[in-house]
Formats: sequence, C-alpha cells, structure tokens
Amino acid sequence: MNLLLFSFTPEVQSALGAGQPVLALESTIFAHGMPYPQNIAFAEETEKLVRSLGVVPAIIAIIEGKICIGITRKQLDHLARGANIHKVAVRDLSHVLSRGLSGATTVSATMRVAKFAGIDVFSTGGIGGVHRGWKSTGDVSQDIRELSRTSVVVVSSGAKAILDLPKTVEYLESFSVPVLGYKTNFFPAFYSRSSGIRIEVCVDSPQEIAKQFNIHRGLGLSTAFLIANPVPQEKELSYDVVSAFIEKALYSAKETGITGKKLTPFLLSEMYRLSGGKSLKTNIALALNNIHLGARVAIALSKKG
Ligand code: PSU
Ligand code: MN
Repeated sequence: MNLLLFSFTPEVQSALGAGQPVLALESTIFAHGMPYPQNIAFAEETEKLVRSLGVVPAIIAIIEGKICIGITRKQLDHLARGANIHKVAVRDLSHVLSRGLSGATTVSATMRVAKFAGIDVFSTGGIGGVHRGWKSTGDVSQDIRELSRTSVVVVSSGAKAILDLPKTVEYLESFSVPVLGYKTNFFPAFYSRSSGIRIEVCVDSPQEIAKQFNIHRGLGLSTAFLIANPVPQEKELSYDVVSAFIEKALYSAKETGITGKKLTPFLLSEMYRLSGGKSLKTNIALALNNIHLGARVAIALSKKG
C-alpha cells in the first residue's frame, strides 16, 4: 500500500492506533446528494452524533490528490460547495489522485478506503444498485460489485428508491452479500420503511450484527455485510407519494438525456424539488439513524477485539 496517498486527521489516527471504535462516513451523500448549505449542517451533525456516542467519525474524501480519512472544517466546506468536486467511485480513484484533484467518495470508494484504513463499519443513506431501465442501459452501480469483495459492515436504509429494488436485492444475493434487516423482515425502500420485498435475516441488536460479522470474517469470507435499517416511522414518506415523484424524475432524466454517474445526483435533486424539500428531511433522518446504529456496531466490534 502506498501510504503517501493517505492523510489521516490526528483524531482518526490516534483512535485507530489505540483500537478505539471508528465509523467511516462517505462524502458523496452530502457533496452530490444534498443541496448547499443544508449539506454542511448535515455533515456537521453526523460528526457530532458519532462523537456523542463515544465513536470517532471518519469522513472519507479526496482532497487535492490525497485520500483523506477524517477531514477539517475547511475541507468540508470545500466539498459541500461542490465546485470542481468529482464523484469518485472505485474506478475513479487513480485518475483523481494522479491529477491532484478533489472528489467526494461514493459507497464503493468509501468502503475500499475504510478497508485500507482498518475501519470495519461504514454508515450511509442508501446504496447504489440496479437502475430502473437497466435492461437497455446496463446501469448497475459499482456499489454492488464492491459489496461483493470488500468485507466491511455497511449500514444503510437499503438501496435508493429511484432504483429497481427487486433486481437490486437479487443482485445482492447473486454476489453472496449477506443482507440483514435491522428489526425488520422487509428490504426498506429508502424514503419508506418497506419495499414489500422479504429478506430472510432479521437482527435485533448491534451485538448480534457484530457476532455474525465476526463469524463471517473468521471463515475468510470477503463480502460486505449490508444492514438494512428502515427510516424512523415518523419521518417516512408514503411509497405512493414517492413513486409518483420518482416517475416524474425519471421522465425528466430521459427527456434531458441524463445518464451514467450524473443520474443519481440528478434524480435526488429532482426528488427534492418535487417533494418541496420533504425528501431531504427524510434522507437526513434515515442517514442519522444509520449513523447511530453504525456507531453502536463499531463499539460492539471493538469490544470483540
Ligand atoms: N445515498 C444517499 N445519497 C447519495 C448516495 C447514496 O442517500 O447521494 C450516493 C452514494 O454515494 C452512492 C451513489 O454510492 O449515490 C451511487 O451512485 P451511482 O448510482 O452512480 O453508482
Ligand atoms: Mn451508474
């Protein structure tokens, strides 16, 4: 590993050195998935929440050609404003690093960097997956591929509702990724608590997640664990309302010819516009809920040694 490519904040470095619990957080969720300046407030709140639980937050991003594990307030501001901030999935890492550019990491790149750094748990909003219309476009997120080969615990509210959820769940099975419902037997639909798709494994505590993950690793299995944690009930948006917005957002994307890596940020911003800001409130609530659970899983895993 070329350590010169990495930059740790002193807080993260000392926590990792001392074996204290650390929670990885991605930067695309706020840099490309939320409007400015609400995204700054969100990122700051995430760090505050993690610290209040006795865990060290590690926001992962690329700043001027360095992989940052933990970022400063100034770097956060730079990422949140979004000017010249690349969206960096695993395949984009070498390009962005070699040119000294800056970028926000998606689920796939954040997982990979967390693994490099020895961080076991990562909390996000929703993973990328199989896009609707995948049959003609072939658009399947790199997140799926990364979940199939990098063993970290990813705490999410399932996959974003803008996706083809049944297909995404099938892909997770094809790629041997364990999906654990947190106090649920249904795969969440991001903004809503359930997609109606059944999942087999339901867990009730961070300790149970840690126990299963330790067995998984003990067997030398290299896939990730996907924890599916539904949005809190009081913040959920009804599936019918959300579906209507998604249909409209997908139509606009088609009309304007938006595809590839621009598609997810475009659909999220359309959801924000069409819902009059409600989608953002729900997105923030579910992400904070996932961070809360992720921090508790990080503590449980650190106790296991
Ligand atoms: N979840 C959110 N908001 C986001 C994303 C996920 O609540 O913005 C981002 C994640 O970084 C995820 C990416 O990895 O969208 C997937 O993009 P794509 O579909 O292009 O692979
Ligand atoms: Mn894609």
